[in-house]
Amino acid sequence: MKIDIIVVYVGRYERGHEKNFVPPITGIHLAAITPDHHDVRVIHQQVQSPDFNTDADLVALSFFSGFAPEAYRLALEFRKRGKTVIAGGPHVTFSPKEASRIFDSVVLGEAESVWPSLLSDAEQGTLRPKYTGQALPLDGLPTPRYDLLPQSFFVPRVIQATRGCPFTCSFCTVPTLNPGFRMRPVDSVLKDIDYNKFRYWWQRKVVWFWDDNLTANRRWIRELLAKMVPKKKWWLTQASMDIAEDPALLDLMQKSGCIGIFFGIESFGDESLHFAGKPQNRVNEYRRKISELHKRGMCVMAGFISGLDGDTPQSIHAMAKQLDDIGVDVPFLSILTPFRGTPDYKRYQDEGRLLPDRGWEFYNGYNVTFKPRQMSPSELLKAHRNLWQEAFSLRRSFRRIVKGVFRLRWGALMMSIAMNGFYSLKALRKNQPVNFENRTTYHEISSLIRSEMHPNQKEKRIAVSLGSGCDV
Ligand code: B12
Ligand code: SF4
Repeated sequence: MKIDIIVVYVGRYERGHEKNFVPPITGIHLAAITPDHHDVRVIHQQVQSPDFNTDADLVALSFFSGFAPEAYRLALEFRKRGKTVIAGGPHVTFSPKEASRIFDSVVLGEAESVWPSLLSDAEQGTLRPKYTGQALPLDGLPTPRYDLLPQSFFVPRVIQATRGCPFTCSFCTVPTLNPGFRMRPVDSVLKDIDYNKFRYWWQRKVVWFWDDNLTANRRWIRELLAKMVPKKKWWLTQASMDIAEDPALLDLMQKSGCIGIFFGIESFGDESLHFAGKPQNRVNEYRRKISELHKRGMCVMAGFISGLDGDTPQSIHAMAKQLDDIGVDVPFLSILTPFRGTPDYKRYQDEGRLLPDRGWEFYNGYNVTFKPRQMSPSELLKAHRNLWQEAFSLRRSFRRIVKGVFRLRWGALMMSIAMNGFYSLKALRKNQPVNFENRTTYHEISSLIRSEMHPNQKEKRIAVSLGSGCDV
């Protein structure tokens, strides 16, 4: 069978984005677990256009919630042309009823346990409308099909070494999407690290772990890092701040070539951290913990969320300075988004705070989809855009880079320059995130599935909150 796997994408900036930096791993992973007798192609919409007149027998779409309207648009086009179209991923997993209206078949959860049988059913014309994957141990997962990536990706070696996370933040789907904390055997991860057929030296040098919390199991991570030392790679990942209390681990991270760690810091407000379900983050410890990484030359990237229940426009504005004061090298700034499958979605639905006029395209981390507690939706949007503009002003980005010259190792400094450079160039050109309120592209599709979006929301309470100061 000929299979097109399409990893759906919609740009989040008004005037384009550097889409060639790092690829998603999902498509090339699905291709790797596809039985050999199938002929598989992977299309990354961020750099390639899907071909509606493809000769594929099966089209498989993967997407996040914010890309759902685009995925539905593509699916309807393919189905018009008689193609069998299936889908999976985080949005489909938590919206099976809605997705089933659009696709021939949907896969909920992890694909490994059902993918071969789904493909064989499709071959035999007995495709079922729904497959539910089990979260299996990660032994035996193959190396992603890096050979199917377009050459243009700057850092093509993306690896998933573990699944899951021991924490339970209220805005995150990971604990339900990838239950437990599972690790691949170290030697299997090393095979991905040893893949060497990339064209340029930096593509062979850099390893980007797309994990949620790579360091959660200390025994396992020590074994992996010890074996990475002789490979002389530069690597990056996401981890929780507790690593800063483990100097032996930090030393090993440095020795094995760690150039960057992403922390979900999220907020400087105790009340907001409480609402985010992040008691493990302590505001008065941020600076000290970050400095532990700086002592070892690692770049600290950190995520911050605007719109948590303790936030006000003033507290959001203050973050631009606060994140510089604690020493963050590269900030990632998003707006709280209550995704289905999270405790936040349930709470906001129960409290009647999900905005009924926001299609899934708004669920991209840069738009407002709910009624914040201490401001109106438009005040939150404005506060976030102002924060974004201020945090990536030339002055602040330049200062972060200069500080990096004194505290970061070479690869880490390159990362800081590249990322601060990207974002500050955008800020300079006023290339802000897309505000979907001004776009009608997906309105038709959104209205098609509107009744499925928040079916149990307490409509009456929305009416009350809209009547009391909310301006939508
Ligand atoms: C790596 C990652 C990123 C990377 C790469 C993004 C990318 N395009 O892949 C970066 C850092 C860029 C990123 C950004 C964002 N991300 Co992200 N990211 C992840 C992360 C940590 C891992 C995803 C991954 O690669 N897993 C490994 C692959 C192999 O697994 P997988 O994708 O889950 O696929 C498996 C199954 O889902 C299923 N499957 C998936 N697709 C399909 C398709 C078919 C046909 C089938 C059969 C099966 C199937 O089978 C696969 C194998 O089991 C997940 C968390 C998680 N654990 O899933 C969050 C996650 C996907 N991200 C999320 C979010 C919200 C974002 C942002 C919006 C954050 C923000 N505020 O800015 C942005 C959006 C980016 C954009 N361009 O718009 C959410 C999505 C929630 C949702 N319902 O949409 C997640 C789930 C985390 C969370 N907070 O809950 N992200
Ligand atoms: S620490 Fe990160 S991955 Fe883990 S639950 Fe919280 S947000 Fe999700």
